[in-house]
Amino acid sequence: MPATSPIILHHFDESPFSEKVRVVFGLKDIAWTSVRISRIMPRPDLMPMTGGYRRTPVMQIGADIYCDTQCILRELQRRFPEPTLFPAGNQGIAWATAMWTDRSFFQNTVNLVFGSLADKVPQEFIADREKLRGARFDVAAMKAAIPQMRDQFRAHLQWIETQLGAGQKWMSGDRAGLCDVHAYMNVWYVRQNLPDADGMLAEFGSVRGWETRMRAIGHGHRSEMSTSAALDIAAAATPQTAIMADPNDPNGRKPGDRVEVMPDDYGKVKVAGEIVALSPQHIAIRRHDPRAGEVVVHFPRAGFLVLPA
Ligand SMILES: N[C@@H](CCC(=O)N[C@@H](CS)C(=O)NCC(=O)O)C(=O)O
Repeated sequence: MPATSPIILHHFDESPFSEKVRVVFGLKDIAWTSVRISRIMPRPDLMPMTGGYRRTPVMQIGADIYCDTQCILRELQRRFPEPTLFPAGNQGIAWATAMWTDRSFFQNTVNLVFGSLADKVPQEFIADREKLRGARFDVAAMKAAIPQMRDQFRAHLQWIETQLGAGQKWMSGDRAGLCDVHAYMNVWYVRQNLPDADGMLAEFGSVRGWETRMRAIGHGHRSEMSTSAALDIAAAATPQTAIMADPNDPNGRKPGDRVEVMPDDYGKVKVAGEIVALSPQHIAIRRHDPRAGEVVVHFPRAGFLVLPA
């Protein structure tokens, strides 16, 4: 595929994880193509590309498909190194921050949002998210837990406030970086959904200023494409991922092995394929689909299971 393959983000506007990627498009001033997918399954034009991975967002560049924001942001940093996501260094801790913001902080935020929306959450959305979680999506229980969720949300916010300190503009130092992007997702999500977000943020003056600066970063240069046009692009393209072995792979896995990959927390759909590339933070597998043709699907390692097929 020529180097001109567009950077396509399969997302929906309300998705907080997608907001992370959109903000990175803003930080790096990237021109990208938005493919708006449905908030609930089915997603008939996307599944042929991901092989069943059903979380949002997914990035597509030609016939290379990147799942999970860890993997998407790593690839964006690789392709667009400047301006960097690490203005003050601290790369390890910046990547690891996702394990805080995407898991405990996000679970707390999501319970707060859906507990507050409670009766307004449509039944088909609840049914979809129960399938995603493999557990009940109990909005009444979330509503009952709001006082606890507010306490915990406040604790997370206070960490951001502390990190910003007196007069520091960004969590990463004097320029915005990956830590800011990760943490902002949760504040953005609450702001989008809760009328009393102002009250929740009132005591955190530095967070409020930071939130305003984060919003001003924008989303880069966005244009729209249909789901079917994106699938046509994958079908016409050839994956560009080079074969890469990992001599230190703890399980002796190597390119050519057949495996199944899935998240370890929710949306546990196994995606089967043949390993193309491996590293401590990344696994890429080749698959063939009648509609998408040959694709290479990329996943992170932290938070994912790799099983022999
Ligand atoms: N660890 C994933 C989490 C993504 C995630 O949970 N996204 C939500 C939407 S914001 C989701 O997938 N919801 C179910 C769906 O869209 O089908 C990531 O970083 O991309």
